[in-house]
Parts: sequence; structure tokens; C-alpha cells
Amino acid sequence: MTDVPMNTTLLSRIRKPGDVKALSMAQLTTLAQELREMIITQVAGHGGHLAPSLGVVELTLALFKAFDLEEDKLVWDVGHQAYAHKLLTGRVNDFHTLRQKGGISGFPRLGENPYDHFGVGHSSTSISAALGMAMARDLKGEDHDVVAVIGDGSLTAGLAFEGLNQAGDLGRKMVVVLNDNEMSISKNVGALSQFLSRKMTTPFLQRLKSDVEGLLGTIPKIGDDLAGYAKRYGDSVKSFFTPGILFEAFHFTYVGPIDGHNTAQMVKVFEEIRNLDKPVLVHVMTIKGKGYEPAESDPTHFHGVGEFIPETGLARKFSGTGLPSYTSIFGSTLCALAGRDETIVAITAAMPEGTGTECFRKNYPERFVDVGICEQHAVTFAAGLATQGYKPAVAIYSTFLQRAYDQIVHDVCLQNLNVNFFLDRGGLVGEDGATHHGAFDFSYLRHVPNIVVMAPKDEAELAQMMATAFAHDGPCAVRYPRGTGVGAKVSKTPRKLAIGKGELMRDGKDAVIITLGSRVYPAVEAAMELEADGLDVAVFNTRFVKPLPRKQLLELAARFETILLVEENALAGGFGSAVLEMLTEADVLAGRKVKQLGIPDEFVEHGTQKELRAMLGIDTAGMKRTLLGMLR
Ligand SMILES: Cc1ncc(C[n+]2csc(CCOP(=O)(O)OP(=O)(O)O)c2C)c(N)n1
Repeated sequence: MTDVPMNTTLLSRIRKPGDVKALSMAQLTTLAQELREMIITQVAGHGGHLAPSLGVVELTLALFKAFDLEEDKLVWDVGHQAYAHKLLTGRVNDFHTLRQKGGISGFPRLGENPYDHFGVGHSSTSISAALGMAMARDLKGEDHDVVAVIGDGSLTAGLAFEGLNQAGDLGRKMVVVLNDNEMSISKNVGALSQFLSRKMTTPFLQRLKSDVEGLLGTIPKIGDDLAGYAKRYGDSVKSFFTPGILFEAFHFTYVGPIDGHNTAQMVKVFEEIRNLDKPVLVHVMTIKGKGYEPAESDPTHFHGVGEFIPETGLARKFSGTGLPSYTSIFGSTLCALAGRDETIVAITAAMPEGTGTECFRKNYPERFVDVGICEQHAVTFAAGLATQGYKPAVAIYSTFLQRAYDQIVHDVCLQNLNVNFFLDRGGLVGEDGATHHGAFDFSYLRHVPNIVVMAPKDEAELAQMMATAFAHDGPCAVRYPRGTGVGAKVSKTPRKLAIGKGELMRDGKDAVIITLGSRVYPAVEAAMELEADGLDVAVFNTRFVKPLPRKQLLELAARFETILLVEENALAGGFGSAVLEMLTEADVLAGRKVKQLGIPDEFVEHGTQKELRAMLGIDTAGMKRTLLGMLR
């Protein structure tokens, strides 16, 4: 384990925001350097969100210097950029535990620290949350500031605009800092992004201003008045052509764009706007990965990164299995299927690399869409495509698809449209923790009429399920885990599966484990290891959560007295409860011993996937333990 250097001078003396406030500008420059070193050392040793955090070091310092964070509330959007915030709020000594089991979280979270005012991990929540805090402040008769910091990527979400819209209408005192680095994880997309990034040079603006004034002056009578108006409000011409016009339409006072690496300038601006009793938006331009060359030149790779050698930025060690990830199998299979079916369209919500759709983008750019961080829009947009005979593949991580629940129900399933959902990161994701686990997808999908829900046991089955989904007329969802499979050979022309039919992985006579997805092979291993205890355990892979393989499950319930149901999903409303509902309704459980393993009714914290699966008893050892308890 690489330890974070503790000999840092200024940083080791910072315990709370007030300590930063007391520093001079020169000291803040030194502190920025120390923060960067510590963040790079920590992430190099254990992985994490590097480029976003490096990009806001000066911005964080300026906020801590200009505002009074003992009273004022600072709300980070997504929270993946808050490492400097963590280090400046008394967590220097815990920083080496970042994202590890029992250690501090990779995101701000309520309860971890008094200066984390809002828990986060999903994007675009900061403006709404900050507005709620501003209203609460006013109701309580307090007068502190509330500051939301949101990235240009996160600003693409409808939720952010819902917040802006309300904030402008209410007119309450609050500050929104737009951290504009022109990047989401990949290059930011959309008309808004193009609008924000229009480069306005001073000579260009001056020429524009005098041209407009000249033009207005040539219009007789009214023209003179208009020209006078334009002169009096000289800035209005400028604001007409800069991002200010957008935010001013939302009744925000717009300031910017300003250099997000010039601490002194930012402090000055923040100190001035603190006195305004209305919503203000400060547009700050930053460089993602600032101060670390490898991250500046490849901010997408260093957005969230594994262990690397700090001197070079190269991956430190090969920690994987050498097998391709589920993500890459999904990506290559999607490309192969799309080569044979021109109606397949790929949709990602700001995550072409993360979802494996990069290859589709390269091969079929006209059928590829990155909608930005807009999961709700992605689903309804896909529904629209499906009404016209296309087969959209909506590739969104399980946790982020939670945002689009109503769109899945109302726009897709209710109309029985041919939209296919591919949910990467189904189950426990590991170090990103509670905000990112795909713990609920079986539950939030399986009760919606018309949808087919499946989970593959390995890479080959993933490809088969994809083929099944595209061949099926109606909505389908395939959820698969983070990481690699078992090395199963993937066919270039995967066969379709029979919908609602499972497979007996192994027969037995003492008990049966009924499971699917990532838990199938650990269940087979458990059964093999139990042979040493003289137990003969069957394993059944249902493949489908919906429709369940009813006939096969009834046969198993008739044959086995001991039944263990295992899933990597919330037990509440998940796979096991679906099986139990069916078996109870069929009245076949009399005299049967049944147990369920899965995610209990609580949020699971961060840790490695291995640690978390062991903690919940859904790994091989846990299944063995439970079965031994049931059978003895
Ligand atoms: C609802 C939701 N969808 C997707 C993500 C994954 N995600 C994390 S950060 C990020 C990009 C954010 O871009 P921006 O707000 O500009 O911040 P930057 O990383 O550029 O600092 C994305 C897409 C998320 N956290 N939440």
C-alpha cells in the first residue's frame, strides 16, 4: 500500500475551513501544490477520480477563502471532484483510506463530516439541493450563503434546469458556480455545451459592440434611442452574445467566464457577489486534470482511474484476470449485431467509454447517440425511435437508469415498445459505494408489465441475451456485473435463448441453489465444495427474472426439500421474492425449507466487490455456510 506523505507542511496544519481562510494568497499557492501532490499520490496508489479533483483545486481554495464555511453551505455536484474539499475539512489523516472498506467515501456524504452538506454520487442534484437549503435558511431567519458547484457536463441534465428555473423564480440569495472544463467524462455534448464554449475574444466583442451600435444608430429616430440604450447598457451587447444571456433569462446575475486557476481573481469575485441578495451564477473555466500532465492530456482516462505510476501515468500493475470485461463484450457484440441489423441504434448517456459503446460510435456514427447526462431523455428518445421501427440499445449503468423509472414504465413498457436496455454495473460495484451499486434493478424492472428481464452467468450468455433482446418484439433488459466473466467463448453469431427458460447447471438430490447472473458460477463452486461434506447440491440458472421459468421451477420445488435462492440485488422485490411469489401462488412450498441470500434492506458501503460479496454472504463461502446450516 502506498502511503500518502505526511510531511506536507501547510496541509497537515489545516483542520477546518477557517484555517484556509487565515492563509495569504502566497500560502494558498503552496497549499494548491500540496493538495495536488497528495491527491495524485493517493489515487496513484488506490485509484479514484483524479482529473475532476485536480481541476478544482484552486476553485476549492477560493471558495474556502472567500466564503465562511463554518456557516455557509457548499454543495458539490456529483462529488467526484471533492478530494481537495475532503483534505481541507479535517480528513488528511484518513485520506489514505479513501474508497476502501471502512474508510472515507469517494464522495461527499452527510454524516461523514460536518462540512459535507449533501450526499452525492449521481449528477445534477446540486442546484435543487442548494435551493432547498436557501429556502430553509430564509424560513429560519438565518443569513448564511449557499453555494452549489456544478460541472458543464452535469448541467446538461434536466434536473439541473428544473433547479435553475425554480431558483430564478424564487429569487433567493444563492450562488451557483459553473465549473466549465468543456468535458463530461468524454468531451461534453449538446447545444448547451457549444453555447458555453463559444470563445469571445475582447477585440471580437468590442468590434461586435460598435458594429451593433452603428447599425442601431442608422435606424432613424427609434434607432438613435436604441443606440443610446445600447451605450448606456454597454454590457448588454456583450451579454447578448455570451453565456450570460442564458442564465440571465433564468433571472440569475451572470459573472464570467473567469479563470478557474487564478485563485486571487476568484476570491475577489466571490467576495463581491456574496453581497448580492439574489441568485448569482459564476462561470469558471477550468482545465480537467490541471497540474498533472498525463491527466491534462487524457482527462477521459484519468476521470476515474485505477492504480498508476505517478511519474509516468502508466497503469501500475496488471490487476485484472486478463479476460475482457463484460463492458467490452457488450460493445463488440453490439457492433457485430448492428452490422447485421441496420435498425439497431446505440444510445449512451454521457458514457461512451464506460458503457463500451465507443466501438459502435466509430463504426456506425450515424446510428450512435450520446445524449449527455440525460437518462430520462435517453429512454423517451429511444421510445420515439422504436415507434418508427428502430431497435434502440439503451446502454446505461444500473444505478443511473434509476433516474428514468417513469420513462421505462410510461414511455416504453406501457406502449410495449421495442427498446432494449443494457444495464452495466448490475449488482455491487465496489469502491464507488452506496451511490453506485446496481442493487435495485431486478426490483424496479420486474414488476413492470411487458418487459423481459435477464441476467447472464457469463460473457457467452450476455451475447446470447443480446441476440434474444433484439429478436424479441417488446422491451427487454439485460443486466450484467462490473468486471470480467469466466472466459467463456463468445460466438460472433450468438444464438437466441428461449424466453422464460432456465438451465440446470448441475443436478443433485440434497438441495438446490436457484440463482442467475453473477451468482451462478459461485453457486456451482459452492455445490462442488459441498461434495467434500457429502452433500449433493443442484444448481439451477433461471436466466430470466421475468418471465420466470415457471415449469422448471415447479419441478424443482417438487423435487427438493431444501431450496436456496441467491441474487446480487436487493432482497426486497428482487429475484428471490419473484420466485417465492410464484411458488407460493402455486402452493408448492409446504414442507419446504427455503432461504434467500441477497442485499438486505440497507445501503451497502464501499469496499472491493469481493469484500462486499463476502460481507453479505452471497459468495461461494456464504452459500456453503447457509446450505450447511439448512441441511444440518
Ligand atoms: C445521473 C448520473 N449519470 C451519470 C453519471 C456518471 N458521471 C459521473 S461524472 C460524469 C461527468 C460529469 O461532468 P461534469 O459535471 O462536467 O464534471 P467534470 O467531471 O468534468 O468535472 C458522469 C457522466 C453520474 N454520476 N450521474
